[in-house]
Amino acid sequence: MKPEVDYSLYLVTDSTEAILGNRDLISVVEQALQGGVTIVQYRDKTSDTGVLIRIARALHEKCKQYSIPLIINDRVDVALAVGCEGVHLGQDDMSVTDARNILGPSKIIGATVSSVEEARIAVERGADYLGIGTLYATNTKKNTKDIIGIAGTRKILESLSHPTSSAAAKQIKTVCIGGINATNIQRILYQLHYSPFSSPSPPTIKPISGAAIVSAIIASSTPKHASSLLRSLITTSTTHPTFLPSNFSPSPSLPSPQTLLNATLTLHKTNPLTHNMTNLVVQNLAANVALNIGASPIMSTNGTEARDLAALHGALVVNMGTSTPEALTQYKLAIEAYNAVGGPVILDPVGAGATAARKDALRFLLGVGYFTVIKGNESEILEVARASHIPIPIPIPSSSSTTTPSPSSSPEQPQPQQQRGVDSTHTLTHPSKLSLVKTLASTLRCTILMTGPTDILSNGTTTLSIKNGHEYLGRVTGTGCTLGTTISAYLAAAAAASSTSSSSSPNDSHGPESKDEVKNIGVLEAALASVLHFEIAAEDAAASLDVKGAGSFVPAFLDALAAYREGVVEGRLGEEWLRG
Ligand code: 3NM
Ligand code: MG
Repeated sequence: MKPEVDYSLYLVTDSTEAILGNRDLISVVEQALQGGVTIVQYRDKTSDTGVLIRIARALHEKCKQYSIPLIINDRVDVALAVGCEGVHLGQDDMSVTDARNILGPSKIIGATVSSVEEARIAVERGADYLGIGTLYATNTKKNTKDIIGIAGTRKILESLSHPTSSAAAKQIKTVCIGGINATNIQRILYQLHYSPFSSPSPPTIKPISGAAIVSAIIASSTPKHASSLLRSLITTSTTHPTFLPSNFSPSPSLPSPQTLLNATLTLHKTNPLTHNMTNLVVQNLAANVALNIGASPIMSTNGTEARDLAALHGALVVNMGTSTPEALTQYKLAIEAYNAVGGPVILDPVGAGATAARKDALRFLLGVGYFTVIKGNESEILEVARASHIPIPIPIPSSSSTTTPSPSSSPEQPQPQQQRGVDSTHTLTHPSKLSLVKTLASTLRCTILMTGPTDILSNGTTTLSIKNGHEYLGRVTGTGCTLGTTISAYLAAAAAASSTSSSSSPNDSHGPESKDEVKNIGVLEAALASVLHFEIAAEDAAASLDVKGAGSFVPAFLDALAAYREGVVEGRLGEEWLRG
């Protein structure tokens, strides 16, 4: 019988100058063992066989002292010579079948897989675990076959737990690999359902068994500390990952009017901080919108301030409208600071598909941290879906388009339409939009808002259409960006209320009726309440007698945002908003 192996923190070694430097591998691995790695793979693509065996033997001695299994990359002969616990095989190495015949049933055999098909074959041939990658691009291994991201990894996990899959597929262990470190490990494990807590609904995918890591441990100057930090991040991700706001828990059903009312009451009571890292065009309007909805704005693009600001229980808006390379560095610092304390973070991928630089910026940001809400128009959300490796629905040919689609283009993956500026091109049917937004939300395990004449909001479980708003919003630059600011204020208020509701004074008569109702303002409810506040205020402003066009609309809109009161949604909801 093979002993039960803990795959949760899987160390893969690297002996290269770039990663190990001139340090001694045995000593670095020993420090990692002290820090709490749960399994070790000796991976050395260049040393001679004699050297491999000598080092493997020394590593095996150390691992045995900590009762940790040692696996050898590629070299079945080396594993046999030192008598360690198993081997790990890449797609170009010996087949799992041949290795099993040589090593027998008691040794651990792992296989690298990048696709559903490779996973199916490795399972069929009797692998014990799968190394699924490459998750994110990494300097450690340049010649990786495919960057599959969270979506590609989930697709493999989904296939393993599919009702028609074999018992072996359902039982096999899995680790993800590529670009994992202390800043992203909790978010990655959350998106791959490592933790047994699985709201909004039981996962349809097999939860990942662990994370495989090279440079975040081996290249660290303090491998023991790096390992123990990663280990504690893995442990806490089974209860409540740090980056999740306290009110993350998504509602299982449609938000009630009472919850929406409470969300606005809570906003007015809290006067939350909204920290905007936004583009040059909307700085002023966004700050005015924040003030008039009852929030406190700070417009700071300096990432080094973010840690102090994150401590004030506000929310962060990252608006990619002016994302220079320098700005991206600042966004990263800020996202990490808010994720570290569970502060809500809103991503507004402005013009994400317009240029190569923006596409890269979006991919960079999606790898940096967790976004509580991602909000954008149709083109922008489509680009987020592409960056997340999610299949894109077939667009309806735009009637104004003068180009005919090339007959050779695949119907499954249509060529992305070139986005011009930050305008949105409407190409998808409503049902396709609903399904895209829902799939994206459940894949990234966050809340997605696709804005348009009908807005679509989903947390992966509940999907809503919202028909409120006014066409003037489309004729004033930056209104979409200021919706991001509005969402951030509602999220910050709801998160603050839920984290203090257990300690709030019982005879406080001004707040929402009960603590439970405050707790019910989840991310979806807060986002919906903010969209309604914003769009109903736009309707009110447009209806004002003084408003003659987009110019006079702006001041009336600020007034209407300030005049908006809780409860006003009664009778004002666009007819479709509940239908999803
Ligand atoms: N295999 P780091 S990626 C060894 O995709 C290895 O199969 C990969 O290194 C695969 O943790 C990789 O430093 C390197 O990003 C991972
Ligand atoms: Mg190999």
